[in-house]
Amino acid sequence: MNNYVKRIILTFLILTTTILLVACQNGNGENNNGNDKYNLEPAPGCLVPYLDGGWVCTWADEFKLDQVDPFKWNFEINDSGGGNNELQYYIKDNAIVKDGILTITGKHETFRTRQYTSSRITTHRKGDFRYGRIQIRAKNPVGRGTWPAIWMMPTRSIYGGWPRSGEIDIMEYVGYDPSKIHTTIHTAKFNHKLGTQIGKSMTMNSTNDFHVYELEWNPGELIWKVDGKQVFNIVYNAKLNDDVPYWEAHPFDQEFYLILNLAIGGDWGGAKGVDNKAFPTYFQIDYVRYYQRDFEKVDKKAPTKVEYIYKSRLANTIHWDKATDDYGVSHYKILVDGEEFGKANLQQFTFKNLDPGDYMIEIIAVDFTGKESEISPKFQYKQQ
Ligand SMILES: [Ca+2]
Ligand SMILES: [Ca+2]
Repeated sequence: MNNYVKRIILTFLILTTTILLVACQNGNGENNNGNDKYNLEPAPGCLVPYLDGGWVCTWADEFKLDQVDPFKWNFEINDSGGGNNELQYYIKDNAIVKDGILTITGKHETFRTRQYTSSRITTHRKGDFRYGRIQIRAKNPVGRGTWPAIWMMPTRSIYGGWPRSGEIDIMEYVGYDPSKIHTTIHTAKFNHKLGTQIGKSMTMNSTNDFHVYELEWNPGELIWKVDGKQVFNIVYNAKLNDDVPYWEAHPFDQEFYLILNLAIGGDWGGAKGVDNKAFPTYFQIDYVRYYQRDFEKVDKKAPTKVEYIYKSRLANTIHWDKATDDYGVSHYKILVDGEEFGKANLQQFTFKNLDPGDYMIEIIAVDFTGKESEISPKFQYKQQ
């Protein structure tokens, strides 16, 4: 082979490789939305690695070590009262792992500034979750003045400080009202400071035995389950909430981390005082398991098309009816005069950086495998 032919072949090979690489990158770029992952592998040690429906356990703590796993949990050590005038000093010593169980002990003892000690641990930046199912098997403590919680806070708070970036309470309990548990969300529009928080209280005995508390979290939807049975759900409704940007009503499209704590006293837990004879008292957790859906394995159909688009009460904003899909809509593409203009996680979009004037808007729904709906009917839109 002469040098000229070699050079042509080499040039051809380099070109082909470059085209292939670019094509692969484009494919990944379109399929990957946020932290969604594909071809999921179960987390090491998760005792139930798969659930029906394509769910894979990608983060878990079965509490098999002889200490709180420092690769999974952070301790929050403080006497700051959790923003609720709670009475405990959170320290490390009160969280013990033994025989497969994490026990957080509330104690009546003097420690520096406080008369009670307890522990509070979080998965912040060690387990950050967006969509999926999180299951926690736990047993509540007994005693007036106890206030244990299994809850989630935003990893990055991109919509602002509490409650603007949201809070999800998977399970709360106050010891003076031991026949109930509570599930709640707090957002800018719906929070307890305004008296508008959304939640549900359920009658059940949560202190006699362990129960599985679960949050199933899909785009625009939160479902709470106890022992596998749905007890409550919240669906974001773009039509009802078009007086605010979607994140003020439902900021649950970002990563959240898990918090386990046992508060003593405080505005709610201490509303009927604290019974010092109740201590020590124990909040026990058998496991935490987080499941993500392996969409590539189960999702077969593209979303239905968006049929109706509306002008919102908010300036320069539209909303639309939710598309449906066999396994869920990841996001929507917004087209302006036939060109892709932006992306929305929920069914609302505010046009910024668009000159005043008339435009033709169309929307495409995209599922978690990147399959796209047909294009919606055209919507005539005027930017102010
Ligand atoms: Ca366990
Ligand atoms: Ca689908």
